[in-house]
Amino acid sequence: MIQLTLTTTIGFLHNSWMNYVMTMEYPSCSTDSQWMEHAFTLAERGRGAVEPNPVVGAVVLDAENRCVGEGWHARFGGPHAEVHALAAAGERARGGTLFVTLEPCCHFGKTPPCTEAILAAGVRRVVVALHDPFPKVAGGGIACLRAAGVAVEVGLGEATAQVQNAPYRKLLRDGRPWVLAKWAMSWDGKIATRTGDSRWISSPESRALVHELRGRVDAIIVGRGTVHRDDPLLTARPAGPRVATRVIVTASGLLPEQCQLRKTAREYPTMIVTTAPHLDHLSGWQADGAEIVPMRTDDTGIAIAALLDELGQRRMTRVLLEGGSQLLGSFWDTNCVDEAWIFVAPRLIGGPAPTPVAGRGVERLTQAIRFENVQTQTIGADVWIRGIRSSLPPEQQQ
Ligand code: AOF
Ligand code: ZN
Repeated sequence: MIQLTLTTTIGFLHNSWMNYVMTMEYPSCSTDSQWMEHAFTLAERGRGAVEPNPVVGAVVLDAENRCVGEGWHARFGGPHAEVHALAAAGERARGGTLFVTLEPCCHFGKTPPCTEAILAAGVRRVVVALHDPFPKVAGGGIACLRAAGVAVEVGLGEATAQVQNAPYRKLLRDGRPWVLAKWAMSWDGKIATRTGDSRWISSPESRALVHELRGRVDAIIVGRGTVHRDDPLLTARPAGPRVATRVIVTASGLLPEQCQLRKTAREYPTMIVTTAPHLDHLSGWQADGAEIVPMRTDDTGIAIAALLDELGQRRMTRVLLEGGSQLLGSFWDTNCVDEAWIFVAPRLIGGPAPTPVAGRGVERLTQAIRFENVQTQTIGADVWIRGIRSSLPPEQQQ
């Protein structure tokens, strides 16, 4: 009897302590939009670890609208966001609400359908930000929950959800990865001095952020000129959740015989994209561990569209374009840049020094494609600017 009372008391104390910890751990928001915002933040934790899957976040509220569980899709092949969040909530999910950034799946993939877990948990209401375009889901998850009597609301935070999973959506839609172009430049828009000195334009804080990004993308792409000029290693330091393939684009097949990329071609995946007549130039690289991939050309050099098709076939979801200006120009001229990250450093270089994007360019300002979703932030001494290329034709952009 005493034993039982003691156990019950300890159980009670344990439960209240757990509740205390839980209230400390989970945020308290007052609106549906704030809960969805929190789910978007959770989803980001999977970036770089889940691709080619989408990043997804989920929050569970109990019947009194207190947060009792949260989760995110944390690794490719692992449980989905809803499953983690519902497991954390346990019985407290019954009669509650689930916020999820993407339509719950209704198919058996590497894991069982999330719709089954939601129905088993007894959730009364599900708020979804975005339809899942994956053909095996595509509205089926929402229909399944509604058919079982769950109140499903779709579209809260849809614009944010579209941007958050733009790479996933692009790979599904076009079979090509999302291209993020990044450069650092001085206040007068130069990426090096007139003698080619480029180390370093941006601050250590900006460079650390780029390493963080490198550890979450499928490929890092550079042109031949960058290999000659900078002798880059193109790895993430420290390593992130993903090891990017280093892609070197050289239509002429010319590359230095000695360089860091070649020395490390067995340690980090290295792919050289060239044209069929120049494959022979690269036999030494191949012997040292690089993969040589022939590609067709167009009037800009290597056909960028064909390169992106190749990377998409490998199910690469997001790739980082690090330059130089010739390659960036080719990507830009062929409308193949989706997003740009620019670090503007408070230095003035002057003179006939290179700018970030060469290529053909446009003749008139009305033809210049604009960026949307523009965000700016200071980082170290620099300003970090991000934006997504408008999908509208120039005449419809404001
Ligand atoms: C969800 N919640 O957190 C995610 C979903 O390969 P699998 O089995 O992991 O399934 C991948 C597909 O599941 C992916 O293409 C997308 O349709 C969906 N991802 N769905 O309900 C999640 N990550
Ligand atoms: Zn699922």
